[in-house]
Amino acid sequence: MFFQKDIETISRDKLEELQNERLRNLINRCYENVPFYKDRFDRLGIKPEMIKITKDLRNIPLTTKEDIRENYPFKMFAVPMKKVVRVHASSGTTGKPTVVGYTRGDLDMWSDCVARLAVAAGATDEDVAQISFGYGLFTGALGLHGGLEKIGATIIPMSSGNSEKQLMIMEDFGTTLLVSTPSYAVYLSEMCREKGIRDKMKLRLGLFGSEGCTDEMRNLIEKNFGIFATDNYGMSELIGPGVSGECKLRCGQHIAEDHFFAEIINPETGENVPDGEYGELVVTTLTKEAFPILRYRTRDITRLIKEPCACGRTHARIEKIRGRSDDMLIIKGVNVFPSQIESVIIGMDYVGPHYLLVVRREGFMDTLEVQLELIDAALLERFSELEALQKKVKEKLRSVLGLDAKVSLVQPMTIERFQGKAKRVVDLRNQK
Ligand code: DLL
Repeated sequence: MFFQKDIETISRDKLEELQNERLRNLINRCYENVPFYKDRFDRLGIKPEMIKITKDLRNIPLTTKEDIRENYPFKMFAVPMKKVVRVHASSGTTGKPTVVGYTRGDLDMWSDCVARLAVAAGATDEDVAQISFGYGLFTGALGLHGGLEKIGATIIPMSSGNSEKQLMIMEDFGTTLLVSTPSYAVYLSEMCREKGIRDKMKLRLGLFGSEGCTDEMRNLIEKNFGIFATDNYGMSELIGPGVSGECKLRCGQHIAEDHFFAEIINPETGENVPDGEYGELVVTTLTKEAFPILRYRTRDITRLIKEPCACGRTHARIEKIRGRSDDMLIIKGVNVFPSQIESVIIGMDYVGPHYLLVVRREGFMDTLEVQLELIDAALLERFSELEALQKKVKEKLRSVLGLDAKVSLVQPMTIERFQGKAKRVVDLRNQK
């Protein structure tokens, strides 16, 4: 089943033609309406007419998250604010989020892209979709909401949290489709199994994304819930969910290539890698109006698969995201930067500036342990003070990260020191 069959099965030649045409229009829009791009092009002597086809994109610099941050909040928008009908944002290192905007046209394109991946996974207008992503500035909930509404599914805008209620609603409202992070789906599915209420539910499909999901994790969710689930990728800077999603064959995620042009680069050199090789995904938004972006460094590591898919879709696929090339951690779907944690710790009484973050996968849930060094070992003997300190750090971390972390206070001088770049993160999640 397709949502927009003509475009989803378009021949590669026609698709390339369409991409080139859209690219030329995009380059002009960026040059004329976004001072950031105009300055950059002028400085490098790049004229818009020099970028005619997608291959020419290699001649222009990459855009980074820092570029967006420096233009906080709206300076990279290409339309007047009165044309912007929605903003979203994602968390950032400095406490200032990365802000993205949408015109009416953008929202329409966005919901088309999400509708495509929902239909590709098997969703229909008969589905009752429980959206258990957090509603708000995060793109996940409203993104899936728009796409599923477009195909005529019944939406339950549940938001995340309150798991008992999630299960109650699932049972009482006859939810057939669950939208969430895979880690939250694992949690809910385990609860469902423990309560023995699966038989009272109609759940059949899961649309997951926003963080990586191993095959083992997906198998567990599918087994516990008795559903079929797909993996879906996107990021707020590009649109949100809808950039790519798996079809029923689950052999990579089809990119909405009529709207997003994908390249893979070597993250060290910035050069394009040969077709099929792993590297960092770089995306140009071909049609976005409010916040177009040229060659955005996603920092996500994957590879492109251009061979035709047996499902009939001709759009290239990306393989499951392998990891990130920068230090941003995604814990339970929340973006966490070590520097955010540093900002909490530095300046606090009793603890020094040395810390270590240990990320683990316990069962199928991500956990974060923050190890902090005490300035004075004597505190280790004074339990009530130690406990109060631990609680204080925990609360501060929760308010900055929106996430619960385990706080371990360790002896002075026990955390490794570095002369060069510090390695503050030990990510044990992908270790067997
Ligand atoms: O997570 C958008 C989204 C929402 C996608 C819901 C799918 C479903 P951000 O909060 O900006 O946007 O985070 C983007 O999350 O660069 C990846 O590192 C990671 N990510 C998103 N989807 C996947 C996935 C949304 N399916 C960052 N697999 C991206 C692995 C993913 N990582």
